[in-house]
Amino acid sequence: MNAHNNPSAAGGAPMTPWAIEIDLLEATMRMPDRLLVRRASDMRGYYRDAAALEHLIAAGDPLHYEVLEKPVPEERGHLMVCISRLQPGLVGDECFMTKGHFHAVPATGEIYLCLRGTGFMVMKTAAGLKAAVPMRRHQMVYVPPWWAHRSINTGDEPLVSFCVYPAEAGHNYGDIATAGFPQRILRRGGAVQIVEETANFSRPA
Ligand code: PAN
Ligand code: ZN
Repeated sequence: MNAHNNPSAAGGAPMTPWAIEIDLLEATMRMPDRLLVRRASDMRGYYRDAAALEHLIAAGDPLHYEVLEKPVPEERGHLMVCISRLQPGLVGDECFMTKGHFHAVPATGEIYLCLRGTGFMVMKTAAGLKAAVPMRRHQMVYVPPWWAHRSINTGDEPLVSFCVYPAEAGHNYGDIATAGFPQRILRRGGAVQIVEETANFSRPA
């Protein structure tokens, strides 16, 4: 068998081609196989105002974000596709955001095609580079290999993106959970601000 007739990395039968329906107006995937749900209580430690987050949790623990997926084998060659749907809201004056992660295989990039909403993709590298790229409908954000990434909703409607990344990439949340990102996105009186985090990006006590 050569590379042309053995497309499966595991050497088994090749995957049967498939298609799914993505509703670009509703910004949703029909009948996902996997649904990851994160609520406010899953976000402890990520926002700078811990008391405001606890208040939110006590007031009903609202939905934060969902990831709708049609998983493929986590093997080199496959492409993972998902829709990330981040709700609007504030924790204190900080906009709702995803946890953010490096890929466990860090030399893997990702495409985020924004379908709906407004926000930012904040990014950083282990070497100390940082970026905050605006997200809005029809905008595609390219997350290059080696960049940790977190999406942030600055608007009043869900921020929804269609994402594609190498299936072997995996997720590494450890560094972000302890060190965060160098920039935070705040909304005060309707005005969105990018605030540089102090010191080692760590959360305030
Ligand atoms: C996305 C993210 C999704 C949720 O599918 O996993 O937006 O964000 P967190 O994983 O940081 O909670 C992606 O970037 N995958 O690699
Ligand atoms: Zn990713």
